[in-house]
Amino acid sequence: MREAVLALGSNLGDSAETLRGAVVALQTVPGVQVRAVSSVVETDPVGGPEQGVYLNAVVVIGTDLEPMPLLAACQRIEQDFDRVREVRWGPRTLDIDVIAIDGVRSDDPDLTLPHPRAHERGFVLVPWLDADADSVLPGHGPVSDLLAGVDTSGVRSTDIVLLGDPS
Ligand code: A4P
Ligand code: MG
Repeated sequence: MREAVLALGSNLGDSAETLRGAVVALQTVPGVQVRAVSSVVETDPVGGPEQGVYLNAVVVIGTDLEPMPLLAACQRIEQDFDRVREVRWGPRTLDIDVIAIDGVRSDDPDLTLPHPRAHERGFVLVPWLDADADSVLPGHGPVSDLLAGVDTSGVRSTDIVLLGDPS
């Protein structure tokens, strides 16, 4: 199994419920094992049109899916939550980005790995560090180091819990 890192975002509808549902959906994907779920952060929108704040979270998985089938599984879950793609970087009920897959590099525009903008995004790095304190973004370095150079003023913690008592 390879480790992979997924970034979840939502700023339309009941975002906490949507993120919760997305984690449950990921747990049911054959070949995917959810290993860690970050706490949820509320984040000011980056780029795109004027839009509401996001809830963002990061999920670390183990997977024996190949990269494209993993992306397809994420996109299916997005569709299950009625994701409408209208404006690039615009508001969405659910966005699942593949941030990195252990040992995989790709320039394919359909699946660029590691995610080309992850290293500069507080809304990815803050929850990622929370899910995995030792995380490293391939080609960029330890997430804790990257965070030192990123503006995280638009990233706020919440007490939203995505998973029930794991025991
Ligand atoms: N694609 C290529 N590489 C990947 C990858 N590593 N993971 C392709 C996922 N998809 C990847 O994505 C567009 C295309 O990217 C897909 O066809 C896929 O094959 P999309 O999800 O349809 O559209 P998008 O998300 O609007 O575009 P994009 O470029 O992925 O945007 P980003 O970079 O994901 O930014 N602000 C806050 N605070 N929180 C957010 O979560 N998200 C965005 C979206 C902007 N601002 C935000 C947030
Ligand atoms: Mg996306």
